[in-house]
Amino acid sequence: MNQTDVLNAKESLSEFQPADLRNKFLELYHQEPLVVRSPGRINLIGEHTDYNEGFVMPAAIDREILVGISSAQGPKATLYSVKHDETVTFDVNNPEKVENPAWANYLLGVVRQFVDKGYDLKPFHAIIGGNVPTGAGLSSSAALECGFAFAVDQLHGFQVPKLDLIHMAQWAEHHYVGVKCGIMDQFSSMMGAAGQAFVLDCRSLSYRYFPVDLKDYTIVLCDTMVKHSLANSAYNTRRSECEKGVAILKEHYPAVRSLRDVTADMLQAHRDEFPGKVYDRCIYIVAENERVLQASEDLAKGNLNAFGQRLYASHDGLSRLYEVSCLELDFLVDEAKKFGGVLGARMMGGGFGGCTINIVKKDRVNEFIDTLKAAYQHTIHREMVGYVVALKDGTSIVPLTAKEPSLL
Ligand code: GAF
Repeated sequence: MNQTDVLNAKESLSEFQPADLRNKFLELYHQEPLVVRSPGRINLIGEHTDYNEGFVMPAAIDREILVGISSAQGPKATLYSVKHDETVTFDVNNPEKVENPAWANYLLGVVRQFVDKGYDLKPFHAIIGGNVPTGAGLSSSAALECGFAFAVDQLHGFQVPKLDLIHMAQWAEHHYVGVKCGIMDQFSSMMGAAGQAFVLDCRSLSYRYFPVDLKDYTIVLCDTMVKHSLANSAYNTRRSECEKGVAILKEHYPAVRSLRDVTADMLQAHRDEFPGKVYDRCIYIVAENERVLQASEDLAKGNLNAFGQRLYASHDGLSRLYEVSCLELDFLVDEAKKFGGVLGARMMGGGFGGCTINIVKKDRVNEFIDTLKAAYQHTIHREMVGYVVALKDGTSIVPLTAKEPSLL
């Protein structure tokens, strides 16, 4: 357990609302801010497929990062984090990456993109807060990057298309944070739609929304409350293992650009050429891409049992072949399997901690959460946190009505 970073038991920001952000902004800067919300995301199925130009099935949720922003008079821009109660000051035309605090790099990377793309930025004050749990695999970082990119754009009136903002946010994650993530998280935060999930083709970036109708079932997240510290380095390693697999197959099939173009037969035919774990990584991705397309058909036909089984199969591949699960996640998926009212469960997001996603019978949700909590405490000796989530719209402005002046 010593490689585990234990997360704070509860996010102190869980009740943080737009009005709180506005009040903090008025207190610090005596100006009315523009407030933007940007949601975290879930992913029904399609894990680690995005950077392989494959398919994912995410949705934006009712946990949001909030950004307040207004113009500043002085020569410098400021960033303030409510969670860390910390301010960072920087030159808006030269947003250098910083050693500390780490949270600032998500934002400085976005500013760097505006500068590099030739936008004429003016100094501003920005405050960030919200209630997306960090380290839970709900993409708090993408929500932060997207909310901030959108806020900067709105303040200046640049009208940068959302798709460009998504890429700018992803660039910040690659170059200022150091995680070579795919496009899923930023895309979901920016493009989510209330009550809907979507299938995204991460090569063409074409997508199709669909209403999530799980009949008597609902989505429950179980947070392991751990994030193992190897998560970021292992993520980048998985990405390069997939690239290695592509390079091997390209020798035989020059049209192959990514694992998206690969079949199980192609892999099987050249199995001996794959070093170490590369074959296992590739076979998982090929199968997971297929599962997303089949899961989409299951949902269209209302075949929830088949859909649930694909979630279990996805977890099995992530755990045994892709090796991005961990003891805590495996434990929670096993417990979900044992519990009668669950159609499917799997780890969600990058892995090595964070949440499992579970499709649970609506009238058994409380019983489910209590049962898994107790089992987790008993065996893992930690608190598990359960979340029931609703699906929400992507990044947008929060309409704030200024309080009427009181006559009393
Ligand atoms: C993280 C990344 F940021 C995403 O791009 C995606 O690869 C995911 O892990 C795994 O599916 O959330």
